[in-house]
Amino acid sequence: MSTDDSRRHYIDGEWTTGTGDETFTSQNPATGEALASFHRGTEDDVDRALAAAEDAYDEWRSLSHIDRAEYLWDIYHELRDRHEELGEIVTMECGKEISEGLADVTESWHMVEWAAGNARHPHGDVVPSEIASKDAYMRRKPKGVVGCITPWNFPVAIPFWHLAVTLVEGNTVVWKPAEQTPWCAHIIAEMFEDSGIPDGVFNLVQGYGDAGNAIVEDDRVETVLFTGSAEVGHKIASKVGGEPGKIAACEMGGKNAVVITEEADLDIAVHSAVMSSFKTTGQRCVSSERLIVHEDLYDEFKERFVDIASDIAVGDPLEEDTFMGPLIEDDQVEKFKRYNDLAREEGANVLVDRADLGAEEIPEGHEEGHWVGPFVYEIDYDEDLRCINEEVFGPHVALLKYSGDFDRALEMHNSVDYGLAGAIISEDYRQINQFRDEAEIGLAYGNLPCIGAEVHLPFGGVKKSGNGLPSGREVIEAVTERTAWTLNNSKDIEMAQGLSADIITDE
Ligand code: UN1
Repeated sequence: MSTDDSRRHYIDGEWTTGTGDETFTSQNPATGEALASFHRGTEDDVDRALAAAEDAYDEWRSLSHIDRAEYLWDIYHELRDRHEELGEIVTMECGKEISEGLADVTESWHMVEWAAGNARHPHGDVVPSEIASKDAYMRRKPKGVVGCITPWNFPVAIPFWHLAVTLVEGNTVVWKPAEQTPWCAHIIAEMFEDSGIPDGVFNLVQGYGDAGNAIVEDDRVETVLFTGSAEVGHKIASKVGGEPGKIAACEMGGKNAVVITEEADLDIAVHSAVMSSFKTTGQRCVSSERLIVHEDLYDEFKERFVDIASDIAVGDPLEEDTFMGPLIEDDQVEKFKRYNDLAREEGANVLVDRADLGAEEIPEGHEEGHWVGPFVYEIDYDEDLRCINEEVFGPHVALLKYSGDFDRALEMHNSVDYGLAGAIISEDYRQINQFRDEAEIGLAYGNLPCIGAEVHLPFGGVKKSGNGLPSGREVIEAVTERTAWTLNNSKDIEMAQGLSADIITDE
C-alpha cells in the first residue's frame, strides 16, 4: 500500500498526513490480511493537535452544554445508521465475533446518549449555608485540553466512554487510539467531521506509544484518560502523579474471578463462567481467569465446564455460529502459551488444552489468523502462584477448589493485586450480600457473568486495576473541576463557623 492511500490524522478540522514518513497497517486477526494503511503520528503531530485543541477551547467552552450536545446527537444518529457497517469493521479489525462487534457500537451510542442527554440534567447541588443570606452551590467547569488513549478491545465503545462526556462538558480533545484498531478510529473521526463540530475541538492522531506518550507528557494536557494495560497505565499514572493539578484517570486490567458457592444453581454457574471466561476470547479487562468453586459441587461443575470448553465454537468471527474469534495478535498468542506453560510448571492439572488448534478447527482461508482455543486447568491453591495472580488476557482459566465457609472463598477472591470485576453464584442472600460488601472490586455481579456492564453505571476498579474514572458515567469527575460557589445576598458580611467579621483597629 503506498503512502498516498494511507489514511490520515484529523487535526484542527483537516485530514492531514502529519509530519512523519512512516505508515502502519491494521490487520485482520482472523486472517492476517492487511485491512488499511495509516500515517503514523509523531510528537510534532501531537504538538499540532494540542495547539489546535488549546486554540479551540475558549469558544467551545463558551457554548451551552445543550449546544455542545447537539453535535453529539448527530454522531448518535450516525452510529445507529452505520451500526452494521461499523460492527463488521470492529469484528474485522479486532477479531471479536459479530454479535460482540455490533454490541460494541451499541454500547458507544448508549454512552453518547447518556452524555448528550445529561446536558439537560441538573449539574451539581444547591447546598445550604450556615448564613441565611448566603446561597451556596456546586458548579462544574471543564478542565481544558483532555488527552484520550484507548485500547483495541472495545475500539468504538471505549473511545466514546472518553470522548462523549468530555466534549459535552466543554473540554477539547486529542485522541490516540490503539494501533491495532485505527480503522475504527478513522470512522469515528469521520463522524465528528460530519457533525460539523468546530475545528480543533476533536483531534485524532493515529499511531503508537510514542504519540501517546507525547500527549501524556505535554503541559497543555490537564487530564489524561487512559484505558488499557496495567503496565502502561501505571507508567502514565506515575508520570502524571508528579505534576500538580494534572490528573491521570486510568482504567486497567484484572485477574477477575467467579465464585461458585455450595449454594449455587449449577446451570447459572456454568453459564456465567463460560460467558465470563470465553466471551471476547478472554480479552475483556473484565474477563474471568479464575473460577473459585466450593468442593461440594466442584466435580459436577468441573465436568460441565470442561465439556463446554472442549467444544466451544472457535471460528470465523463474521459467522453467527462462532463463540470465540482469534486473539488480537501474535504477541498475545505467545503470551497466552507462555502462561499456559507457567501454569504447568507451577503444578497445574490441565483439563482442556486447545492452545494449538488442529488444522480442521481453523476456518478455511483463515490459516494466518491468531487462533487459539480454551486452556483450562485445576491447581492446588497457593496464593503466590503466578498463574493465578497475573493477567493473561486470553482464554486461560484456573479452577480453584475451596472448602469450608464463604469467608475462605472471599479470601481467595481478594488475594490478587487487581480489583476490577467479579461475580458470585449463589442462592443464599447472605453470601450474596457479603460478596457485594467485601469483594475488593469495582464491578460486582450476583448470579451473572462478570462482564457486560451498562454505560450509566460507574465502570472501574480498585487496587491495581485503576481509579475507576475514565469510564462510563464517572468520567465526569475526571474531566470537570468542581467550584464551590457562595454568594452573599446581604450588604453585611457574615461568616460561617461563628468567625468574627468585625474589623478591629487600634484607633
Ligand atoms: C473491557 O472489559 O475492556 O462490561 C471493557 C463490559 C463491557 C466493557 C468491557 N461493557 O463487559
